Amino acid sequence: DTATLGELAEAKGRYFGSATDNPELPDTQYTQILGSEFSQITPENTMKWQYTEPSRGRFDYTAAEEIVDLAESNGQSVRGHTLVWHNQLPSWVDDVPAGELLGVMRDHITHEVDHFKGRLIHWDVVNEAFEEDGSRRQSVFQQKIGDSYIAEAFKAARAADPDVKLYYNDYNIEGIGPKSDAVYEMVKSFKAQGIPIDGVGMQAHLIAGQVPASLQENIRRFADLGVDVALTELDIRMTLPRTAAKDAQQATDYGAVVEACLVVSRCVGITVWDYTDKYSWVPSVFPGQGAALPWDEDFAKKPAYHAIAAALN
Ligand code: 9MR
Repeated sequence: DTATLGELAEAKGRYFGSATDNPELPDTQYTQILGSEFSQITPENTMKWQYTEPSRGRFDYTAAEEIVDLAESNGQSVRGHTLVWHNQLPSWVDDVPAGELLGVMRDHITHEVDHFKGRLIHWDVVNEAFEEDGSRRQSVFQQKIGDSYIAEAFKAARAADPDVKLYYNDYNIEGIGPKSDAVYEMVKSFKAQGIPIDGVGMQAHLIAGQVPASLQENIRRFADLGVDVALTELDIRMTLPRTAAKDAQQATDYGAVVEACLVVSRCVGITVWDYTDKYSWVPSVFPGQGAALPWDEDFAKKPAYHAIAAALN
C-alpha cells in the first residue's frame, strides 16, 4: 500500500494535512515527508499577529510566504492560522486605546486576508475566544470592543475575500459540553443574523484513551447548522515513555477520530499539528507527555499512522 494519507483522504473528498513551522524547513528528511504525504499545510506560527504586524501598520509576511510558497510548489492547499487571537499578539496591541481597537483589528484582518487572497482555502478568523464554562475569554478584544468583536472580525474577513472559507477555531470543543455549546449558540446566531461564517475548527489536542465519546454527534450538530467542520490541530498525547500498549491505544484513538470525520460529509478535512514527534509542541507545554504524532522523532511511522491510513481506506 503506497498511497499517501493525502491521496487516501482525497479519495474520500477530504484533505489530510500537517502544520509546519519555518525553523523545521532546513531539515530535508522532514520536508521530504511533509511535501509528499499531505495534501494540506497550516503554518503553525508565522501567520499570527506577532509575525505579520509586529508594529502598528507595519506588515511582514516573509516567514508566512515561505510556507505558502513551499505548499504551492508541492500542490498542497493551505489553511490560514490565525487572524485574531489573544496569544502571540504583539504588546503594542494591548496599548491601543479602547476606541481605536476595532479599527486596528479590522485593519489587521483586511490587510492580511487581502495579502493572501486566492492562495488559502480557509482562514481561522478568531481563535480560542471561549473559556471552558462557555463564557467569553476576557481577551483585550473582548474587554475593549465587547461581545461584537467576533462578528466584526468575520465581517471584515469576508469583505476582504469573498471566497476563502471563514472558520471559528478552538480547543476542547470536540465533545459536547459547555464550551462547545457556547460555540454552537454563537454559530447559530451568526447564521440567523447573516454574519458570514463557513466553518468550525475543532483543534483536537487530545489525550490517548480520552477521545470524547460525543465527537461524531458534535461534528454532526455543527454540520446541521450549515457550516463545515475541520479537525484543525489533531494530536493525541500520552504520558511518556511510549509503550506498545500506549501506542496501540493511541492508534485506536486516531482511527476513531478519522472515522468520526468521515461519517459527516461536512467534515472537510483533518490536519495534524505537525506530523513527527521531533517537532511537536506538546512536551514543552506538558512536561512528561508527548509522542502525540503519527511519526516518531526519527521519522518512523507509528501504529497511529497505520490506523489513520486504515480508517481513510
Ligand atoms: O504549536 C504552536 C507553538 O509552536 C507556539 O509556541 C504556541 C504559542 O502559543 O502556539 C502553538 O500552536 C497553538 C495554536 O496556534 C492554537 N491552538 C493551540 C496550539 C498549541 O498550543
